[in-house]
Amino acid sequence: MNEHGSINEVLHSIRSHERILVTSHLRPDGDAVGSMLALGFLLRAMGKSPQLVLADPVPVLYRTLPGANTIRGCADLDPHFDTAIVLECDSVERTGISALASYPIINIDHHASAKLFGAVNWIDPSASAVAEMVYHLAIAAGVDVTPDMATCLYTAVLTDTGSFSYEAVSARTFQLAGELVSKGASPGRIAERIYFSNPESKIRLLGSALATLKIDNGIATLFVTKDDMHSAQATDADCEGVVNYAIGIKDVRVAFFLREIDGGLYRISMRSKGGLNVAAVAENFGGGGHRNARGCTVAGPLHEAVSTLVHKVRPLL
Ligand SMILES: [Mn+2]
Repeated sequence: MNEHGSINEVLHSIRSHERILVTSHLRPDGDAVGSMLALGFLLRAMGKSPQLVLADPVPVLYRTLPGANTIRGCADLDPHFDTAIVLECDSVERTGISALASYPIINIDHHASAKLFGAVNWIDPSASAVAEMVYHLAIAAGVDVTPDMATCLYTAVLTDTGSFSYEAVSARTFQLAGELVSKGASPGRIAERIYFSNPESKIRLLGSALATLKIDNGIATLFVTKDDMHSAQATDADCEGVVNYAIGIKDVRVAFFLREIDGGLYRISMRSKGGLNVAAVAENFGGGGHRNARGCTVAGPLHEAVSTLVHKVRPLL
């Protein structure tokens, strides 16, 4: 796909519409929220009136980002818009916003699993985060990247690359980070917000997850039950990153974190290291994400969910 042709198509489409809805996926992460906010600033600088909508709430971690209070839920969606920009989703369904189905979509994604479901599709799997694409869009549009935009984009890149630790991280990623810092993003203040402002509930939940750790021939598993969630007074967001403690163990090559949800199901977060590709495993269960950071849902009970996952992964080791 011609990347530059596509960025021009996106710009052309933005210029020919006035009321633009901007959204991203369910259970939004730092890249989804940061990139939406930066794109909101960019569209306003282009004289547009964007509305920023997410089906799920903005995680607490990202609520202090510049402009975060302008993101609305589906209930407050204004149906008078001309087009919707969908960030890093593989389908309209992934947005959780059913109203989008009848509108022309501008699809911007950086995942290798991206699908061409939009009227305009700009896909760049070499981008470390969708934020990198939004940054290039700003440059191509001739819009000044303000300190607020730089803060949102830096937060997105930082979180989407596992703090610059995934294999997709390249010299380009650091060049981008450097440009964002020179445009006003503060690495110290952003790190304080992302890594040193955990709610107590998150650390208590982490404690109960770590107490369940099992390691078998390079595969680590951790889980939390609904009861664990309840006694830690934990939220969805508190589950974020738990799996990283398991993949951080020497000689562990694949880690699964299972979280009990409704309907006898378990939500799975998986991580791999050492060049192992867990993408195919997650796709088996309808998941999405990165080559080495994936998510999906598997049926319980717990021991069956674990053995289903181990069976899929064992042949890859
Ligand atoms: Mn992303």
